[in-house]
Amino acid sequence: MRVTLLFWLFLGHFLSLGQSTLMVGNTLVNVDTVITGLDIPWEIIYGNDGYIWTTERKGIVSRINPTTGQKNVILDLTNSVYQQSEAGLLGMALHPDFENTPEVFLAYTYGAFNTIRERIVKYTFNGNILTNPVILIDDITGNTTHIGARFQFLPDTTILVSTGDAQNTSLPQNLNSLSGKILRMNPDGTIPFNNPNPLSYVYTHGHRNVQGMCLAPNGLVYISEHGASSDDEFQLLEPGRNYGWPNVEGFCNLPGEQSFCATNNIKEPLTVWTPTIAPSDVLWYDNPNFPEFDGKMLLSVLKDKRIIAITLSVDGTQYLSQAHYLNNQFGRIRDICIGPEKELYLATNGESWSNTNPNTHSILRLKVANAATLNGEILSKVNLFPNPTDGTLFLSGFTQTLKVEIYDLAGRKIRDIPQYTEGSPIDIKNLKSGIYNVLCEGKTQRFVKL
Ligand SMILES: [Ca+2]
Repeated sequence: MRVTLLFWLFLGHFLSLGQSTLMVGNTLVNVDTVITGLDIPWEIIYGNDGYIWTTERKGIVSRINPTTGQKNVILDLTNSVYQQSEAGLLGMALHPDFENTPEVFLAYTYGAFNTIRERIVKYTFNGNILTNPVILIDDITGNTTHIGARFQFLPDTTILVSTGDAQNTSLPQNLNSLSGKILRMNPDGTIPFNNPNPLSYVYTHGHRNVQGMCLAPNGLVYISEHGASSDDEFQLLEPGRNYGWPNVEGFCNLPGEQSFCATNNIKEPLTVWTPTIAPSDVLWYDNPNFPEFDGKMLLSVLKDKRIIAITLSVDGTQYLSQAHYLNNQFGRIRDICIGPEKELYLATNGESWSNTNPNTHSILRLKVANAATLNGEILSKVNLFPNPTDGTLFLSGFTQTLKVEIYDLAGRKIRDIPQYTEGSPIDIKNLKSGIYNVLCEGKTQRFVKL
């Protein structure tokens, strides 16, 4: 009996650390553990340097090698950070031009005069560690929960950061408080001249606790927000708008809410979840080899322990539907980032909000399995070139003749080549400009016709 138990414990340990596969909808995905033994990894970012930049809530910033799993601590703030409950070192952002401007932005809580405050600070990466801290915004009212702290850079190199209501419901509607807001600043900490109020960091207000924020390729910013006992929200961000809390929860559907909404420039959510699910990261994903996630907005979910894939309208302004994946597979999922081959990394946060098993959390990698085989040989990659193209397309990377099909984005087949030989030209001069899918050996790739 004991031997059997040990066997299963060992097997479970092996499976948790080794590579395995699982089906996400109809897509076969390889799963492996990049690193384990972390303590509440809150933010993970796949840097242009090929490392996964990670914050742990207790106050650690590290660069993790995604191949070896080696973790190099580049900043230890455990003596500066106030870490209790949900508070601690939370969000992080890297400057968009990191090669020339190696700046790292952090949001964390600290103690001052027996109160909990929140700070936005910028460090410089010197190639080894983070140095030269510059406090950008200080003394924001904080608490043990409801702290926000998710960053997003905008194309004009201004930076958004969320703050929570700090358990004080009078703050989100008070434009003189920086709590319960999304703030916008320049990377040097100054207020952008074109903020809704050029004298204020406040970009939007009426927030309870925004923990997900994403600039999508369509130029729109989406956020996720924690409701109280109802109405977790998925929202479209518009500058100067009021997101309602605490006067409005979810949609403007109750009589008291409707009168408030009519006079307070309220932006209603795109969709809500009741009872609450605790959504965290929001991320746009694009990968035609992963149809369940392709062209979707992904949400990592803490309490309900899953990934939600949201389908939006073509113009991005309407919620259409959602699908749930990885249900209870990996515990609470805090954050997501994407690697150069469109592989997904998930930061897991254990099974309980109260972190009953610290230092057991992981970064997992999910990568579409290459199921296509040819004469028993794995067909690793079919290359399309040139891409974009002005009229002739070539495929390479194989020796046999292949069946090749070209589809437009509406799914209409516009070319069918039953016997394609490597390197032969495909004339597409008569196609309209736009994006097309090429299906070959069960894999889809995209090209752009100029
Ligand atoms: Ca409501």
